[in-house]
Amino acid sequence: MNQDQLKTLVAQAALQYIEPGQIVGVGTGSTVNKFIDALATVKQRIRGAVSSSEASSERLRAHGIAVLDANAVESLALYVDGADEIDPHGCMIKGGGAALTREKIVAALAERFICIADESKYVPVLGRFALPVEVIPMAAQQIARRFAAHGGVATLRLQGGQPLRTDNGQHILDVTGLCIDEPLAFESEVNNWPGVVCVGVFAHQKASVCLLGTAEGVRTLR
Ligand code: ABF
Repeated sequence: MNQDQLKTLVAQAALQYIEPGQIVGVGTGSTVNKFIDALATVKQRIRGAVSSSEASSERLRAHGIAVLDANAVESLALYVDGADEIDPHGCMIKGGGAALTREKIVAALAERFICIADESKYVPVLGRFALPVEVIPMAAQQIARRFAAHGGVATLRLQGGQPLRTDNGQHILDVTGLCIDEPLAFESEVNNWPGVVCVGVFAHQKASVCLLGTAEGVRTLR
């Protein structure tokens, strides 16, 4: 099976966690796009979705699935999203799609985070994938210097030659050269730096379940 087929496999496997009448937290990315398409096949059974990006909201609506504002919901039973990396403890790097802040907000509303990923995302220690960090533009350089003190190299993400603007109007730094062997402590530290909107380490909001697409089928990690 190729990577695309593995993504389809885990996206469909995530449907088993959905119960009638639920509002489903929905993430962002190519694996989640497949989940949204799968969700459309059971849309009569759910009340709607809370989404982590404009792109996912648009796709949900195109399928006729109601998109609710996060402020209208007190809690969600589950949040389904992909990852750029996931370690054996369920901690993740996310934000390759620039939607990390909203992803963390929706994940924080949910009782369970169901991560859907192909096996290329599974790593022993986080840090091979450049860590995305959403920042207030005027703080970008001082945050880059703080990462340098940790051995990291921060690069401003561009789109069409210009700094990328997130759905929240902020910038993204991508940080290479990190070895994140204590994700919880690292996430807390970076969260305290002035100007950081959101760091793409998801340790406080780690996955409860990971559905990993492998050549042998779906592997469930808890
Ligand atoms: C989102 O989509 C992100 O946090 C992560 O960056 C990305 C994974 O994308 P894909 O499913 O396209 O590999 O979940």
